[in-house]
Amino acid sequence: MKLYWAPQSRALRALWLLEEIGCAYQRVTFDLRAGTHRTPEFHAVNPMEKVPALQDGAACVAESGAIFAYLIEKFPDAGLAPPLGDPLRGRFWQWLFFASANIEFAMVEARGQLKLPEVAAGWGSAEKVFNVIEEQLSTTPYIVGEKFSACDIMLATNLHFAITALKLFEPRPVFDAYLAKCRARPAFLRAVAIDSHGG
Ligand SMILES: N[C@@H](CCC(=O)N[C@@H](CS)C(=O)NCC(=O)O)C(=O)O
Repeated sequence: MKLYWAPQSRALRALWLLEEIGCAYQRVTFDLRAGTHRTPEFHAVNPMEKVPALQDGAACVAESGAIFAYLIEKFPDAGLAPPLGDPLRGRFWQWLFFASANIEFAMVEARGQLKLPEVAAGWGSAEKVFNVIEEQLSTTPYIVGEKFSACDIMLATNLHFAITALKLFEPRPVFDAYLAKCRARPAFLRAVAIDSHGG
């Protein structure tokens, strides 16, 4: 399995997920500024020419959420999603899609580049998105309940970029405590070590 990725990018979440799963994978590293990803070979893997993207034999999958769904299905024993038949499975998919459907737009809104009436905006408003996340994390230790899941990887990396790296939102104590818990995971520390030395 090959992960196409680049340091300090959204690919961190796929890297972290693969480290949590503990499966064998190979990294293909791009330099996005230098444009090393703009090749016909990578275009065939992801026509958007964006990372992360995954190649698993003849299968190619791009879009972070889709990569997560693919890996969760391939490695059910990794314990990173509620099992089939568990009622929490519904909430699991909800929070996974929440990231690309709502958080991404909330971040664009916070940068002042997007404003729609709340009733027409699919994500409501940036304030609402972050309030809803805070409400859930004030109720359960992890976003899908009592147990860490792949949705926490998606959410923690989003909160990290939105609050810590890009400073688009004010820190909130609930997010700080949640991020500290997620960042203490050995798989996260391995992913960050790979990310920071660029390999
Ligand atoms: N919707 C994609 C977004 C991925 C994305 O925007 N990746 C950026 C890096 S953070 C990228 O590859 N940019 C390179 C480019 O567009 O040339 C996902 O969630 O996976």
